[in-house]
Amino acid sequence: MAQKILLKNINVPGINTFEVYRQYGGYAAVEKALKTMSADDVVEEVKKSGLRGRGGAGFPTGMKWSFLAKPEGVPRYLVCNADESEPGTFKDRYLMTHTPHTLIEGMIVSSFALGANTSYIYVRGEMMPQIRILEKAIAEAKNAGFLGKNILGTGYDLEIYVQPGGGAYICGEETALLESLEGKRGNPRIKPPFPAIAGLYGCPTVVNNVESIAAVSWIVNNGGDEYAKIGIGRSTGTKLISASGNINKPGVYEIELGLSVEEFIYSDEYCGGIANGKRLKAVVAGGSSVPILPANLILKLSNGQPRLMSYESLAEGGFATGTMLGSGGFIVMDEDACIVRNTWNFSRFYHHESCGQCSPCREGTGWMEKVLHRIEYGHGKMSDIDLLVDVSKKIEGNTICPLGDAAAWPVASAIRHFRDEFEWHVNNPQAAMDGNYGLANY
Ligand code: L3W
Ligand code: SF4
Repeated sequence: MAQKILLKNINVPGINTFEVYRQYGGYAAVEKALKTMSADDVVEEVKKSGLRGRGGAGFPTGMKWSFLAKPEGVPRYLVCNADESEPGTFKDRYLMTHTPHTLIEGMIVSSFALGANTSYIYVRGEMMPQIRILEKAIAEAKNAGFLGKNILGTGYDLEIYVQPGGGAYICGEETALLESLEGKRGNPRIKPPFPAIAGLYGCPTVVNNVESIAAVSWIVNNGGDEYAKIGIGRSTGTKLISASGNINKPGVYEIELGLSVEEFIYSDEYCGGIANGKRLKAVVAGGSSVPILPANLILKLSNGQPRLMSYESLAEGGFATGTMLGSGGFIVMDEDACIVRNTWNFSRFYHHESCGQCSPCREGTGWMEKVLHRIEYGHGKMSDIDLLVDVSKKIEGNTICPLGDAAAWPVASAIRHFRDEFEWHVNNPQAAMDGNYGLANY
């Protein structure tokens, strides 16, 4: 059985309450950090752990913390990004629902490490049940002396506030999130400056994903070196994977990084294989923002070795034959899935969610959606396929925030790996309209 860190006690009845969480060793990291460690000691352990940001970019958490500016007399903030809206990604919601104190404990220890006395959890606005769950957990922790003034008599003060999100995917981009938290429209800011220098209200701010913050308590309890022993290479620790699509056991799984993709898809401990005895066709491994890969490339590297669930192995081969771990939203498609339809669906999402600030994203996402729609519905031309590639290239790298790239990559990769299916749609318009997805090609 693989090592579990975040979901270890997930099935314990009542683990969502302070009392039971505490009985199972909860809040020991707060006691240890506040009573026996300095803030810098905690940062050092997180650096040693090799923990990387779990929201999608995989930036080293300890390094981000050490970039935090500390001007005299200026407040610093920790902001937890719980605006989970990436298609295929539902692991933060799962964690907050079932073990909210894991996040609150991580927030306290992380806020202490950063010298923050006010911290925020920005939760996707649609997640009202989770907002209430977190507010209850905060009240319980405060009642027990783990939040508020002079926590555990150590002289450290901290308040945590839960902020409902603005109802847009773009508010999960860290600078849009900060704008929204300040009460403005969630438009991304140009970086630099990074939030670590000028973040919330212009003050130094660390923005971390739910899962990253939740991992910090274990690191404090067991040491960064122990965490770094789990996983593989620079992909240390465990990762929550949201598994969905045509599999027997969709759900949220905690894996040790380095597990083979094949084992993740086919073993009964995880996805349990492809549903209804079908064959695997394609996987989007890191939420809808990363390149799609066909079965042969997601299972094996070009040298024939198994591809692993790690930042490096999933990216092996660059975008020609690889993809990204991203947020760990693992979407599995079987032999009957229509790649054109799925790509159009992703494009609709990005067009709808583009904030409209930069023209390549605002216009380009609309173009891609329209062109994909006409190919899917039997009105496409052969030249439309290269037009899509051209538009995706004009968006990639030319926008303020990563949403532009996120919209371009799925389209470009779908054509790179499944061009025959796009051509089939153009050549067989009536069959495409009838929903016959060209299975003969497979
Ligand atoms: C200080 C520097 N800080 C970088 C910080 C930066 C940020 C982090 C990573 O995008 C990805 C995106 C989505 N000084 C710094 C520095 N930082 N250099 O490091 O930064 P960056 O720009 O690489 O990425 P990002 O803007 O955080 C996130 C992808 O994730 N994604 C989407 C996920 C969506 C969810 C959700 O719905 N909750 O997770 C999926 O793959 O496309 O590429 O903090 O400030 N010199
Ligand atoms: Fe807005 Fe898209 Fe530009 Fe991001 S890339 S700032 S979402 S228009």
